[in-house]
Amino acid sequence: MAKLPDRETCVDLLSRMCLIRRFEEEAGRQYQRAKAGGFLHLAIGEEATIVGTTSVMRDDDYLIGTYRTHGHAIARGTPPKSVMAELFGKVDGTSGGRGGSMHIFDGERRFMGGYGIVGGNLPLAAGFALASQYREEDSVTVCMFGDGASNTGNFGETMNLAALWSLPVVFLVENNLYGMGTSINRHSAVTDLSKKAEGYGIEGERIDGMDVLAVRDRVAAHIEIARGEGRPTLLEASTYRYRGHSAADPEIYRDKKEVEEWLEKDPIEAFIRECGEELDEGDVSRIREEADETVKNAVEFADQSPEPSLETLYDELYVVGETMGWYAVDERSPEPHRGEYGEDAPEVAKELAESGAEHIEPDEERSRPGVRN
Ligand SMILES: Cc1ncc(C[n+]2csc(CCOP(=O)(O)OP(=O)(O)O)c2C)c(N)n1
Ligand SMILES: [Mg+2]
Repeated sequence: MAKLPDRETCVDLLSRMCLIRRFEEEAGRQYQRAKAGGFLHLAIGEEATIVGTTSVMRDDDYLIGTYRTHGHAIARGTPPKSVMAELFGKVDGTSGGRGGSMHIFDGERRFMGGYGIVGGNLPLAAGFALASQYREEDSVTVCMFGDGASNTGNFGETMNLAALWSLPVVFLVENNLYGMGTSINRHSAVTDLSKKAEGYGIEGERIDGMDVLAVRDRVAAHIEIARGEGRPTLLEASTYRYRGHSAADPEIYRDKKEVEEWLEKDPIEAFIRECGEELDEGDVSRIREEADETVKNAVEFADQSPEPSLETLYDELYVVGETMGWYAVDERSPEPHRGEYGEDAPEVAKELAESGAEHIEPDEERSRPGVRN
C-alpha cells in the first residue's frame, strides 16, 4: 500500500475528488432539467484514477482524454464554472459553448480535450509527445482512454509508432469494464489490458484505479520513465462508473449487485478511511461544503452567461463558403446564410481554394446532387 502523503496533499486530493463528484452529480441534474444539451457522460466512480493521475503531472505536461472528461479538466485546474458554462452551451464555456460536454478544452492548462471519436485521442497524444521530443522539451503527455478504445486500430497504430520513436507518453486505460453496454468479456479477447503492451515491446502494468494513492504512486513512476528515458508505457487502471454510459442509458446490461459491490470500493470513502486521523470529520465536512458551494456558484455562473449570438455561428470554422455548403442548411429560416455562397467567403478561404482546395461556384454548387436550394 502506498504511503500516506502529508496532510496538505491529503486535503488537496480529497477536495479535488469531492469537487468532481459534486460537479458530476449536478451536471446530471442539470441535464435532466434540459439546461445542458447533447450527450452527457459522467465519471462518477472514476475520481481516484483522474485525480491520482493529474496530481503527479507537471504544469507543462499535456493531458488528453475522451468525452468523459469534465473531471479531468477540473482536476487539471480549469474552473468548474467554465466547464459548467460549456455544458450549458454558453459563451463563457471552455470552448465558447460550441463544444459541449464531450469537447472540454483548456490549452492554457494543457488539457488538450475532450474527443468524441473512440480512440481518436491516441494519435493526437503521440503528436503532442512527438512535438515535445522534437523541441527537446521534457514535458510528458498522458493519454487517458477507455477499455473499449483499446480495441481500436488507432490503439495499435499509435502504440507501435510511440514505441518505435521512443515518445514520452504514458497511455492510461481507464478500464471501467464496459464500452457502452458491452462488457469487457464480450469486447476484448484479452481482458488484462496491461498485457496489450507486450506486443509493442513496452511495459504494461495494472493498478487499482479506485485507490488514489496507488494511482499517484504508479503514474508518477511511469511519468518518470517517459520523462527520464523517453519511453512510452501502458497503465491499466481498474475502475468503475457508477452511472450509465451516458445520461440516456437504461443499464440493462449489468446487475444492480455488481454496482453495489463496486460502491463498497468507492474511491472517496476509501480514501477518507485511509486518511484515518490525518483528516477528522470536521475536515471532511468542510471539504464537502466547499465542493457544494463551488458547484452551486458554477451553475449560477453558467445560467447567467449569455448564449453565443447567431452572428457568430460561422466563427472559428476552418472552411467557410467554399465547399458543398452543408453548413448553410439552417432549418430555422429558408434564406441564404452567411457563408452559403463563395462570394461571402473570407479572403483566406479563397486563397486556399485557388491553391488547390475545391472551389465550387455558387451556380455549380446549387446544381450538385445533395445540395439544397
Ligand atoms: C470510432 C467510434 N466508434 C464508436 C463510437 C460510439 N461509442 C461512443 S462511446 C463508446 C464506448 C467506448 O467505451 P470505452 O472506450 O470503454 O470508454 P468509456 O465510455 O467506458 O469511458 C462507443 C462505442 C464512437 N464514438 N467512436
Ligand atoms: Mg469503458
